[in-house]
Amino acid sequence: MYGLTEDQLLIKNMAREFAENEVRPIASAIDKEHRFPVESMPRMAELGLFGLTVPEEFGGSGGDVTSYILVIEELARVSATHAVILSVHMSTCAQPVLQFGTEAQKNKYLPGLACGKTLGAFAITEAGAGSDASGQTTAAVRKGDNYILNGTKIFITNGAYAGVFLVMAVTDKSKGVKGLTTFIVEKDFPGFSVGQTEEKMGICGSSTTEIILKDCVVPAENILGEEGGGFKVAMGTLDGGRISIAAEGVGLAQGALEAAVDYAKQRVQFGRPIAANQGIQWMLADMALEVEAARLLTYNAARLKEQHLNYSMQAAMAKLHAAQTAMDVTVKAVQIHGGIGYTKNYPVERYMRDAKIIGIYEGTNEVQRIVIAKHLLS
Ligand code: COS
Repeated sequence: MYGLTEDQLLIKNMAREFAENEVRPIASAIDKEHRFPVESMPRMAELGLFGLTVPEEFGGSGGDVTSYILVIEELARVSATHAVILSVHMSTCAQPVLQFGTEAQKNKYLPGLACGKTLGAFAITEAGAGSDASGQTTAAVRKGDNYILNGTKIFITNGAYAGVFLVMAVTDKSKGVKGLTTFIVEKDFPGFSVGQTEEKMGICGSSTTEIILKDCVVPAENILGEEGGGFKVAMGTLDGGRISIAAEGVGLAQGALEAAVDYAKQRVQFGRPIAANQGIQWMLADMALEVEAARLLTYNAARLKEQHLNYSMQAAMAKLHAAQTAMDVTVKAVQIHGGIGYTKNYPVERYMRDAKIIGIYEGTNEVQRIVIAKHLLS
């Protein structure tokens, strides 16, 4: 199906089995308790998920982008929290280190990230720099062989559990976006601390925190890419991350669709299952159509990335469509469940809350439209 190779299908099935057997039993509890699923981390490491697209020479399993996207989709079908933990680690930390890092940086950081010993995170967002990612105020000043970083990052996924962070800071204010630089920052560097944890509407098992850099000492050799090249590193990183977040949207929409189909077949009203009503059938048909379209856009973007072709616009399209689909499908899934769907007795209300973030993080729906329009008009 979808022209997937045997290897890709094997990985998809492995991820499905893990999600069904080990994630589903805790998915609701971690949401209710707002608890990071620490117990899943060693298992995900054992299955090689943290190093899926990292080449074998750096301790990964050398899988392709599509395989990774399939894993994200399968995790999100059961728990969007699990999907985003892996997505941020892989797409916005391990992958950019692989893409932009020096040999020394790759040798130093990738093995730990790939085996799951170290979780990765990405820190560009600030109170005044959300959609306008160039509006950074975190400052990095050179001092001998180090840079001294000062500033506060917010909404950092994996914040309290990550060991390595990619942090964007201003190295030369006079140069605008060309004065921004990305650094690899370890949680044990002097002056690094984790600030407050956000209480969120959805993906409640994921850790979302502030990162505080107070005279944080970062070796100059930890610049990722070039000094002044930080914005391009961040935008390139987000291009890849957006495919993964699209897959998260597809997966969670698929989960909600399946829940709605099951419920429609078993719920009897007026003497017959509600699935016998054409009104419900048409709703389900539209939901399935949207999920399929979002999935195809997502796989297409993944394949373009895999083939080293331009994929920035296709990633934005996939994410935008997946975000709209995730929202629409989960709202309809709750509607099909009726009153019980609004309670925590069934998972659809969680899917609906989780869906909202797909259209916000790693670029809002509006930012994706900006990216698409820039490509059309360039
Ligand atoms: N890859 C590489 N370089 C890119 C790029 C990409 N995808 N997109 C832009 N650039 C480069 C541009 O080529 C330009 O460099 P040159 O002047 O050398 O050509 C530079 O970056 C500035 O580009 P642009 O003028 O398009 O930047 P803007 O400030 O207008 O920002 C948006 C564009 C809004 C698209 C960008 O800020 C963005 O993606 N914002 C959302 C940030 C986000 O997703 N935040 C969530 C954080 S993670 S939860």
